[in-house]
Amino acid sequence: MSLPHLADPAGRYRTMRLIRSFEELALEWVRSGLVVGGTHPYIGQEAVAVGVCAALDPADQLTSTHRGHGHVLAKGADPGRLLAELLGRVGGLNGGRGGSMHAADFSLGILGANGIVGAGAPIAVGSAWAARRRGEPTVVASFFGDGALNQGVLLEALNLASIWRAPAVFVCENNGYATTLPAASAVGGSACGRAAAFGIPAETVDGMDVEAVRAAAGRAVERARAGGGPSFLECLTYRFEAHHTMERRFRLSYRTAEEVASWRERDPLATGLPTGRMAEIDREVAELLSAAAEFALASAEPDPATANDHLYASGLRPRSGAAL
Ligand SMILES: Cc1ncc(C[n+]2csc(CCOP(=O)(O)OP(=O)(O)O)c2C)c(N)n1
Repeated sequence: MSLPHLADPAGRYRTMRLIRSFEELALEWVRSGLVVGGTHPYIGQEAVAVGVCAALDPADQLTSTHRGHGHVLAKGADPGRLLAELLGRVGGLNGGRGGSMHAADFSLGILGANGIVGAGAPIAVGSAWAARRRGEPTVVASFFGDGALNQGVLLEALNLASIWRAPAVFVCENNGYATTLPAASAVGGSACGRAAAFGIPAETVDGMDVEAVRAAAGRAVERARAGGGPSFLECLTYRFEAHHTMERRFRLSYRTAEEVASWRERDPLATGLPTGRMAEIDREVAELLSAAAEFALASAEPDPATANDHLYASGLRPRSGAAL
């Protein structure tokens, strides 16, 4: 059974709108100082998270990136708890300990956003392999950017996924830049070529079109579920905002205004749903988000006495005599 909230075009639009509005609110909260440390906005890339998650079942899993809010919300995380996580409050998805870049919800198969570029891929392969060994039908989607294509750990993960026939779907969100470095000047060969080298089927898809992403992801998930092993999707997309909310301070100019404007014209939220229906959904999302914000703002700051909690997995104890 696919994720119920992404089962039809209206649900996919609603979730993209939720991600967009969530990100706009997060930007506001960063600028007003409510969120400390900034965030990496996902605005512009919504069709990738939603398209891929629309091909997943509730029990399937994902690993995410430093730009993770979209993936986490698309899989079904509670927006109020994610906002509380950004604020570092106890009501957060992870009790306020993970923050924007390390939000996780294992109950929904969200194995974690990740501040280390490329680091989600081996986690995804390990989890996919474990599921296969246990005879479970779980598929794991692993999101990463074009910047991760040159990380050794990603290549190792592709190799292991291939030889183990792990039910993993590698999703490269090629937004054209790793921070300010254009992919064109950093990626030797091609994204799909990385996968082909390990015998993994790969395809490039329009990452601004949620239905195209969903169709391609559907083929990959079906293949993984049927025991056919991993697949690789390169989704061509664009981030409309800065790499990070601190970027504007540095007055970086690595993209022309024309380039940003031309991608904005291909906004993934222009789905073709009737305008009235979209307006109705927009109102629903605005209400949902305002309740989410209220929940997050009302959530308490953690007690400083608990600062050392959650440092170790429960049940793990240092060997007697070993220094911590
Ligand atoms: C291993 C590692 N190297 C460098 C960084 C610093 N860093 C954070 S985001 C980023 C760019 C990542 O680009 P990409 O993978 O294309 O993702 P995007 O930001 O475009 O979504 C870099 C270099 C990091 N977090 N981890």
